[in-house]
Amino acid sequence: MPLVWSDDHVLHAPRAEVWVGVPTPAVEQPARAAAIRAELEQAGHPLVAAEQHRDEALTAVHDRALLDYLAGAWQEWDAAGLRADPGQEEVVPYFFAHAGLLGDAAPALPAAAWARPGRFAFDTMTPIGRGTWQAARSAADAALTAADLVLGGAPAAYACCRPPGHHVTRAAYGGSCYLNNAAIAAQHLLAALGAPVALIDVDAHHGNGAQSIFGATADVVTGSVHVDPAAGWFPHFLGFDGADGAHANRNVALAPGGGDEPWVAAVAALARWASGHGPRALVVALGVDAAAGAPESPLRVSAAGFHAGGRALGALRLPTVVVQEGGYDVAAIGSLVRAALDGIQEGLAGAGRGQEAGHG
Ligand code: SP5
Ligand code: ZN
Repeated sequence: MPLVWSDDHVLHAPRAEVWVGVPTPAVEQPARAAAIRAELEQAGHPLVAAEQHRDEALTAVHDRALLDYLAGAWQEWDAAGLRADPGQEEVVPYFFAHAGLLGDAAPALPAAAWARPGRFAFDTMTPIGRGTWQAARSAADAALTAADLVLGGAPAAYACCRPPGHHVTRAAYGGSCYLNNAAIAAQHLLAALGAPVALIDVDAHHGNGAQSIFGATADVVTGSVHVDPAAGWFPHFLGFDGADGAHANRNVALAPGGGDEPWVAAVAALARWASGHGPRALVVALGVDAAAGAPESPLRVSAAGFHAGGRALGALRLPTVVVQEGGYDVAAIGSLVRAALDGIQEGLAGAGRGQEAGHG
């Protein structure tokens, strides 16, 4: 399947993510995408350049205020002299437009460059550097280009998006994400094909962004399998087992340490559930941070697990856009993505019909 790519991802190379007030080395690095590309090119997936799309594809999913802020955040930080004093190279919030602070008041856009990120960011782990906006924009363009390929008749297309996107809501960014690439692709498919579109998120963390963006309607049916936030995992405040009150949403929150069997079964269950809504297309938010070797992943899924999960998704036999999300074990990330894509292709081709997880 085509591998949609932009060189601009390298423009985002965050230095530090601030965790519990302590700057720690940022893990969402350019080497991740390079490793994926190397593995997929070797496997014969043809490279396709991401094409720039109009702003309307972004404003269909995100508030204009968020987009305007992200586009200018680094320049205003730089102009305010914050790189010299206090010596912070990247845009990092310190004060947040918390719902409990504001009550019914509409959040203002603060005057100070050091206050403005707290209007839009929900964590301190998602820094904005000089090239972050251009990279984030290129990742959204990659997802849109993959959607265009599928709309043009390709059975499936993979967008090697960096930075990732699935934690971003309509108006707030975080979780190493700036634009919700998968949601943008789903909205693009929805506009072209009509409702519903299915979006299934298999990243190790809850796909809170799509749930929030599409939660009020059944136009995009959203499912996510991830480690249980109640066991102490990001995004902590939502993603618990069940539906979080959203209209056409289902979350499967797994206990840490389960390995392939419960994870593959959950992916297959989400696929069957989404299929029941009669979707016209599928977006897969493919994080591979559920892998056994991933730093900080507790789910311990193997390459065989990603392959089997991919097969269950491919077995829906829908036009399929695959969007890269997390995955931080650079030594393994390429082979894990390759395994998932192989599985999706086999499912789409009907190889081994009747043996998909949950049917065999
Ligand atoms: C796209 C994606 O996979 N985002 C994941 C964001 C989750 N970040 C988790 C933060 C947990 C912090 N653990 C300490 C890290 C010290 N560097
Ligand atoms: Zn993740």
